[in-house]
Amino acid sequence: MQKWIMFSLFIVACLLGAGVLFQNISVRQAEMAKEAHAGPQLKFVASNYQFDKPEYTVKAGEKVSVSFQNKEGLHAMEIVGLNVKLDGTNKSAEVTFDKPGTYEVHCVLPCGPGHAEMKTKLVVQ
Ligand SMILES: [Cu+2]
Repeated sequence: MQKWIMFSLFIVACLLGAGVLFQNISVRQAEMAKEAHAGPQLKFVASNYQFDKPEYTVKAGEKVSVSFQNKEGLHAMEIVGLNVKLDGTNKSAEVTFDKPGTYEVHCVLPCGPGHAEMKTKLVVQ
C-alpha cells in the first residue's frame, strides 16, 4: 500500500516537473515570436546636445516600435504634435504614424547649454 502511494507521488512530481518545463518553453517561444514579429524600428539616440541623426524616416500606417536611449547626458524626447514622449525611464512605445508629414522632435528635459538647439526631424512618408 505504501509503495503504491510513493509511486503515485513520484508520478505526480514528474508531471509537475514536466509541466513547469513545458510552460517555460512556451513562454520563451512566445517571447521569440514577439521579437520575430517586431516590425519597423525607430531608434533615437541622444547625446550632448544632439540626436544621432538629423532626420528619421518611417512609413505611414505601419506599427513602429519607437525607442529612446541616452548615450551621453540626460535627455528626454518628444515628437511634437503626435503625443509621443520618451525618456530614460519610459524608453519605448509602439506607435502607428497615420499622417504623412514632417514632425519636429526635440529634447524636453533641460539638459545644458545646447538644450534649446537639440532638435531633429521625423519624416512620415
Ligand atoms: Cu535637453
